[in-house]
This record gives sequence, structure tokens and C-alpha cells, in this order.
Amino acid sequence: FRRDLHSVGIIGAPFSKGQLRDGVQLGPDVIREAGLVKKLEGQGCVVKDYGNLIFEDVSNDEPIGRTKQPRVVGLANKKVADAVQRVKTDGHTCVMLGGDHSLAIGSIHGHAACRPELSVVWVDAHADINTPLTSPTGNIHGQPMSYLIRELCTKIPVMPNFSWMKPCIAAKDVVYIGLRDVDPEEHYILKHLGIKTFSMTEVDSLGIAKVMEQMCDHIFSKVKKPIHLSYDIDALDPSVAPATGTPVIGGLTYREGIYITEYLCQTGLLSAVDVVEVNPKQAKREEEVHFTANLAVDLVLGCFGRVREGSHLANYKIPEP
Ligand code: B3U
Ligand code: MN
Ligand code: MN
Repeated sequence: FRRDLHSVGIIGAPFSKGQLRDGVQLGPDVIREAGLVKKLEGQGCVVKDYGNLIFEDVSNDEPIGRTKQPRVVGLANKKVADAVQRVKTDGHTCVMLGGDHSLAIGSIHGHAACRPELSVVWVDAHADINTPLTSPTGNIHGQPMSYLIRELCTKIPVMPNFSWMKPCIAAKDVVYIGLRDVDPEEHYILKHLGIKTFSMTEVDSLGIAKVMEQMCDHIFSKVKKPIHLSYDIDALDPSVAPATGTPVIGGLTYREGIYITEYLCQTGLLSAVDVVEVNPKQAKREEEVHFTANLAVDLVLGCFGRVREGSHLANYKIPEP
């Protein structure tokens, strides 16, 4: 068997304004405090932590239609895009720690600037594919996919601080896993564009192993493109990931969640990973913060070679007395 050497570049994105709950900006720090860098190094990764991005405030960021705080979200995502592009140019697999899921706009855009042909694996309870005109809440964290998918470009209004971006992903290159809270308008968009989805129903009926096989059959049907994994912690069941803003009952188990990362690691094509929506202020007890953050760390470890059977160095010898 083969043991890949992973070079990992970490970006913290302490940003919360794609939604209204305070606390999700603390995600990068609680995930680091759970030992992310040390644990990655402990499994043989070479890690460069680029630290946290600093996001500027925008005054008078009035809603546009229903869309809340569009200017500050647009500006923050430009920063994320530039940072991800830098990490990719430096030759690492990029890990973007959120922050809310609006940050996937910048993360995927920056990734696509370096790898024009990308597949996106979106692991989430939600589809996050509302357009600014279909969104029931106006929160941009429920909309990032609609900005990124080429087939939706005529449905997205012009918005301030978004002129730096253009849609860069084809609908056929997107796969969802874990869906269980999809708005009717989003459901229409998913069906209309023929996007491949594995909702919790498919996870139940097929099992996670078949889901991953079929997922890969879909995204690798023609050429093998680099994979962008965008992992919303609320894909996991609230019993294992309670510290998040919009928990939805009936989610992935810890084992299913980890299996996704192990499987994607095995493809050898993981090129960037987002871990978003960890919100320590949404926990009821301190303990919940810790197991949600530990879970986030375990997901990243799974992306970079950790396997549950254990592993050892190629030159290991049993000590002789
Ligand atoms: N679909 C709803 C709710 C939502 C989306 N993402 C989260 N919540 N976390 C919306 O606001 O677009
Ligand atoms: Mn999400
Ligand atoms: Mn979600």
C-alpha cells in the first residue's frame, strides 16, 4: 500500500456575516485549539499555517432586496479567494477553516483560478443553492453554490463587491451528500440542472460506501478533476456536532462523516477542503464545543491520510531485546 506525503496549507477565515448568529467567526480558533496542526504533523503531514485572515468592516451595508450584508460578504470572499489561490500556488492542499459557508464562494473561486477544471463535493444538511431572489432568509451562507455554478449566471443579480468573481463550476461537476433540509426553490434548481445528490435517504438506502462509489463514478465519468471538498459541520447529526448555527436532526453519524474523508483521500485528488459552520457559541455546554471541534479535526485528519486501521512508518522494526 501507498502512503502519500501530504503538504497542507491552512487558512483561518473568522467570518460570520453570511448569516446572523454570532460565534461562527470563532471556528478557526477552536479547531486549531483542538490540536489540528500537531495532529496533522503527527501523521506525517507537512503543515504551513497561514494564520487567520483579517476582514474589513463595511459601513452602511444595507440589504439589497432580501440579501443581507452583501458588501461585507463580497469583500471577505475576495480575500479568501486570493488567500486560497496563494496556498495553491505555493503547492499545498488548501484547508480553509470557517466561518460560515458563504466563504465557499471565495474558497472555490480561488481554487478554480489555479485549477480551472474542478469537481465540488458539498457535504451539508442544506443545499446552499438559493439565489438572492429565491432565498427565504436573505443569508448568503444559504446561497454560495448559486453564485458559483455557470448554468445559474443569468439568475444572479449584479451586487456590490462581487464584480471580482464569475461563475466557475459546471453543474455536472457538483455532488451533494447529506441533504435533509432543502427549500422548494432549491429543490427545483437541483432537479432543473440535473445535479447529483445523495440525500440522507440515499445514505440510508445505499449505505455510505455505495454513496461514495457512485459519487466517484459520477464525478470521474470523463476526466479525473481535482476535488474541492466543502464540508459543513451540520451535515453531521446534531448529536455529534451540536456546536453549529442551524442543526438539523437525522444527519450523518460520526463514522459516515469520517468515511467520506477517508474515501476522498484515497482518490488522491483532494486539492482543497473547507470546514465551516463550527459555532462554539451555539453549544449548550462547554463539552459540546470540544467534541464538535474534535470532530472537525478528525474530518481534516481523514482528508490527509489518517485511517482507522492504524498505520506505521515504512522502515519500522520491532525492537529486539
Ligand atoms: N435554506 C435556508 C436555510 C439554511 C441554508 N443554510 C443554512 N441554513 N445553514 C437558507 O437560508 O437559504
Ligand atoms: Mn452549508
Ligand atoms: Mn448546512
